[in-house]
Amino acid sequence: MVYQVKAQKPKARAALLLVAALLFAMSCSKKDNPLLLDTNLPLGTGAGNLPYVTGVAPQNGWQLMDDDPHTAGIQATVAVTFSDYMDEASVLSGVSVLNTTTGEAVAGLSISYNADARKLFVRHTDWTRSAAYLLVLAPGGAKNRWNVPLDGNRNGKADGDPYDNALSTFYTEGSSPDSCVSTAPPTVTSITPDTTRITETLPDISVAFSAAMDSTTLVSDNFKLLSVTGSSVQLDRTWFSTWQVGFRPRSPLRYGDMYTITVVGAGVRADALRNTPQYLLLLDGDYDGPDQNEPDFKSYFLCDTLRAPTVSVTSIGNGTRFDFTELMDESTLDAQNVRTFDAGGYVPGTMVYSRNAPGNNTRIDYYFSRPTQGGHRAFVSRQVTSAANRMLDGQPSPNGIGGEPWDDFWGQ
Ligand SMILES: [Ca+2]
Ligand SMILES: [Ca+2]
Ligand SMILES: [Ca+2]
Ligand SMILES: [Ca+2]
Repeated sequence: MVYQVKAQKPKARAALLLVAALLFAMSCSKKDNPLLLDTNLPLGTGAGNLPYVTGVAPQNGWQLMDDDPHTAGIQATVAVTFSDYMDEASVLSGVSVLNTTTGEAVAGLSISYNADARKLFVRHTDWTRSAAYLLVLAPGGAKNRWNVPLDGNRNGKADGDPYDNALSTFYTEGSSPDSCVSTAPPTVTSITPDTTRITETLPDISVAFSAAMDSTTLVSDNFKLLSVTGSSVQLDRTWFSTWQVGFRPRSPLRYGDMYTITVVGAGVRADALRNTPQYLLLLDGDYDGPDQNEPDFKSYFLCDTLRAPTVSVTSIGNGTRFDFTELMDESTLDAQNVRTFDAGGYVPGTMVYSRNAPGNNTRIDYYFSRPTQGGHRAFVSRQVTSAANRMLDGQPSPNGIGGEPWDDFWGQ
């Protein structure tokens, strides 16, 4: 602010100086008042935090309401709130609105940013009726005051344009939510069989998606079945719908083998509304929003008639009882692989093996060699195997596959 004081009379000059002093005092008291946020400091734990959009009004997919009924046409403002204090010039430069019903960019927007409220306002005094819109905030434009770009897809990483565009849709009277384009890429919502053991050698394999898919891309070229040995099994498509597809192996699977199902991200595509951003048609293979190097989606299962052993523990006098669901290879049940701990650490013990568990399976009565204190924790390594040579499935909710990295058993 510049004050022209030279040509003023002494009285007017004194008044102006008083105003200037008051303004200065007000700016000081604003900073000194602990109830007012200091907008010169970043929110969160550090300036490196990526800013993001915390809310849009109207919400994604909702109607933009006319706020001036006395004037013909639709006058309305879209308000965007940020998590952090943004650089005003950059925010204003990154805003665009697409009329996705016509495919045309909306011209004549009046855009403003309220720094203290961390809010962006996008106003038009004549929104077209019967149209759906896509608001786009580009991270290349929208940066916070510490030059950190917008995290539009909220995955905590800077993914750049267009992947980190913050997107929101709305529609005007005469249109509907169904006309709003998707603002997220498709994901796999379920796959069968999924990280489990099956006994069929010609299983039905089905994959379901979060969005309607282009059925011409739901073909066997984009779905790979590989055995653990690396050999590929041809899949034949048995059925498909808008959201799902089913396959069956052309040749029988082998018992004892693990199989990986891969959905080729570069192959399958969403069947989206016209004017949906193209990068949102590709599969989000790792569930962290769209990014440039999207991995293929992968899942696996085991084809086997033999069950992986699981174990449970109970307390006995001065010891712990381990009951396995299978007959075990006792040579693997050594003092390395079967242990008990208490508040003082490892509790050595004497192991007594028997086949008295239900189903004539292996039981170990583990008698402590020293007095114990507090509760016990029992441990069985995933390296232990059944007599049929299947590794332990020791995770809290066993999935039928033994020997996975999380299959060490820990019990109370
Ligand atoms: Ca109006
Ligand atoms: Ca991101
Ligand atoms: Ca991703
Ligand atoms: Ca497991």
